[in-house]
Amino acid sequence: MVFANLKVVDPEVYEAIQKEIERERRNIVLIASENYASPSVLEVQGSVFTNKYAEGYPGKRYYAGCQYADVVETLAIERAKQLFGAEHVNVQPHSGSQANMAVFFAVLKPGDSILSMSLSHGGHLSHGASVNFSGTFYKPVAYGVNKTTGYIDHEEVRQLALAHKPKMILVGASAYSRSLDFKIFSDIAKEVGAYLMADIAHIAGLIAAGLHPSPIPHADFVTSTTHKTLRGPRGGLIMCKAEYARVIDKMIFPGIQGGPLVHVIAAKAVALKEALSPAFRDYQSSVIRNAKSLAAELLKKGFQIISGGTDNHMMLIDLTNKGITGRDAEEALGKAGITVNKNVIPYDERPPTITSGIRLGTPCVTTRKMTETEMVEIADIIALVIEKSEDAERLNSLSGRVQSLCDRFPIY
Ligand code: DSN
Repeated sequence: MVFANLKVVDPEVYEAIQKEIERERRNIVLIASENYASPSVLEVQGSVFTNKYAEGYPGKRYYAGCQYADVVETLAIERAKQLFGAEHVNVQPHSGSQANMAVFFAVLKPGDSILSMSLSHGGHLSHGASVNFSGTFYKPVAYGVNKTTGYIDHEEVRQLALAHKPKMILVGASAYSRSLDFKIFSDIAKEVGAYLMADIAHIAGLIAAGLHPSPIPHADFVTSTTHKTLRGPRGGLIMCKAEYARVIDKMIFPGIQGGPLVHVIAAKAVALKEALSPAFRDYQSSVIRNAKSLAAELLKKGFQIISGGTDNHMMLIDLTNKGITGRDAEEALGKAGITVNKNVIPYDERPPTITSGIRLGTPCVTTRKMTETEMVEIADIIALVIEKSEDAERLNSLSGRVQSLCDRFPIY
C-alpha cells in the first residue's frame, strides 16, 4: 500500500500504518469480530467523500452539493435491501452501538424494561450492560445459556418475558456459537406484546449468504455492524419494517447523529455489492467449514468448547481443564503470532480482565483463503502453546510455523 504524501507529511502516522500492515500480515488473527476489508473498500474509505457534509437523507439534505453523496447512499440502501430482503434500511449509523441506541431511543422510554442475553453469557455490552447507556436508561433483565448444554434456554427466555413483561426483547450475541432461533423469540415477543430486535453484527455475512436463518421475517428491528463477517468498512446499519422507517430515520438523524460519514457509507455500498456475489456465499460457507474443523480438532486435543461445537464462525473455549486463564492464553498465543481475545465463559468465576476462556473465529483466516488443512495446523499450534505457555523457546519455534502459514496465505 502506497502512502506517498503521508510519508513526507507525517512520518509518525505513516510508520504506525506500515507497522499495522506488517502486524496484520504476520499474525494469524482468530478474533471472531474482525476481518480484512477488500482493497476496494479501503480505497473508498480514503476517498474525497470524507470531505462532504450531507445531513439528511438522499433527496432531502440540509446541504448543497449532495448529488453524489445521494448516489452512494442510495446504492448502499438498495443493495442492503436486496441482500437481506429488508423493507427499510438506514445505512448511516456510525457503529453497531449507535444502531442499537437509535432503535432503543426510537421506541422505548427511559425506565422501560428490556430482555436480552447477559454480557457474561455471550451477549453484547450495548444490550443492557450496567456500564453502558443501555443498562443505565433502561431496566435490563438477562437470559443466559444452560449451564450443562451451553445453549440458550428458550423456556427460560419465555418465563422471564412473562414475569417481567419487557417492552423489547433482544436476540443477538457476541460470543455464542449456535444458530439463533428468531422464530421462537418472535413468538415469545408476540406473546408478551414486546418489540423484537435482532442484533446480527456477528453473523450478518452468514445470513446474507443464506447460511444462517434470517431474522428479517420475524424481528421488528434488525441491527448490524458492517465490518465483521460482512467484511465491509467499520460501521453499522439498521433494517426494519416499513412502518418503523420514519421513527428510525428521525432517530439516527437528527436524533443521535449529525452528518453521516459519506466515505464510510460509500464503502458500505461497495462491501454490499461484494456480498451479493456468488464468491461471497462460497466465502461464508468456508468460514463455517473452517470453524467446524477448528472446533473438531481442538476437541480432539482435549479442549472444552462451550455447547460442544459451533454452527457459525466462532467458538468459545473453556480453558479451565488446561490450567491457564484466558488472559495468559491470549498473551502466550500472541507471542507465537496468533491473535485471539480472552473472553468470559458462562458462569465464569474470573473477572472480564482475566477470564477462563478465549473466543476464536475464522472470518480472517478464511479471507486469507486458508482451509480445513490449515485449521488442523492452527489447532496443533494452539494446543502446543497452551500446553507450555511459559516456554519461550517453544513459543519462538511455533512462531516460525505461524510465519510460514502467513507467508503462504498473504493479505494485501
Ligand atoms: N465487542 C465486539 C466483539 O468483539 O464481539 C462487538 O462489538
